[in-house]
Amino acid sequence: MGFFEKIKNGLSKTKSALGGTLDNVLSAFGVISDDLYEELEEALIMADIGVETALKIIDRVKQNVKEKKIKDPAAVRDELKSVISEMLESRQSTVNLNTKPSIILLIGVNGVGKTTTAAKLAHLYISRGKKVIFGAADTFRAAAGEQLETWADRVGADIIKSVQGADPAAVVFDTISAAKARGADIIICDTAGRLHNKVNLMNELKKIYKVISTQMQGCDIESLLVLDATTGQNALNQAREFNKAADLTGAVLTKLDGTAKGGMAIALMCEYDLPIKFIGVGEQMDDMQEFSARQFADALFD
Ligand SMILES: Nc1nc2c(ncn2[C@@H]2O[C@H](COP(=O)(O)OP(=O)(O)O)[C@@H](O)[C@H]2O)c(=O)[nH]1
Ligand SMILES: [Mg+2]
Repeated sequence: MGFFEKIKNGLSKTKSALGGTLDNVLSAFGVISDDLYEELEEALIMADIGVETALKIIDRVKQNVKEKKIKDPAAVRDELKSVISEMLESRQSTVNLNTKPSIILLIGVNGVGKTTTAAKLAHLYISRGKKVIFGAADTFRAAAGEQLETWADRVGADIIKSVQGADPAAVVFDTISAAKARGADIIICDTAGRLHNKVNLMNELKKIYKVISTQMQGCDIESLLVLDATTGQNALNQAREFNKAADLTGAVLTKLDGTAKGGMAIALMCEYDLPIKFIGVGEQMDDMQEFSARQFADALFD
């Protein structure tokens, strides 16, 4: 199965929840009216797209309908798709990992899929001929380092790990040194599921940033917040909190397979100013790709 098919499959629940409602609304109206727009707006909000974003989408659709002199409610569907696609595209941001070495730091709360994301990203870049080294900076649990080590063997990545309870910033430091010595292209650092309301954990993160900014001067840095799409509004709250405390370059949205809450991706991009850089659509190592706004909109509407 190609990746686009996987995205389509993954988004099928979101698509039937959102698309089904939109189609019902559109077929229930004989003419385009304010009531129609109100119901469309409600359908978007129900699909986890976010109130502010839903309002923006509807405003633009109204404008397009007016300019193009559209009369048929059914034709509004295409306008919705193109407005959403354009809004996502205008906020799309490319992945910057061009220097040797460059670094990906994965942060986020427990269970969102950070370690799996580390493995998938390693697999993605190794398949493109890059040399990848993991930094097992989740030193909170012994099992976390072991989980990453297992993945390192499977995907063919190097790994630097330490003992349980070790200073995560020190692990990051050691990983960067090893990457330079071994000529690695991409460093991927896994971290512990730090809670955004815990001051000490945020301080730990600051220490890691400090190590990265001094040891990786002039290098490309992707500091990515990993979010679980199935948690919808909760993930958006995490985005808001982490965005305040951490120096993020984007987000990874995991578990898009089998959730009806995929609309939160649109809220994330448009309301939280956090570009999605990668999406995960399954538990296997090849279930991750760079985010494409166009592809996402196509999978959602076609
Ligand atoms: N269905 C699905 N499961 C995922 C995805 N990404 C991660 N998982 C699962 O989510 C669980 C937690 O993942 P893990 O990487 O250990 O999360 P961490 O605590 O943030 O490191 C594991 O069972 C993973 O297999 C995904 O894209 N889709
Ligand atoms: Mg983990």
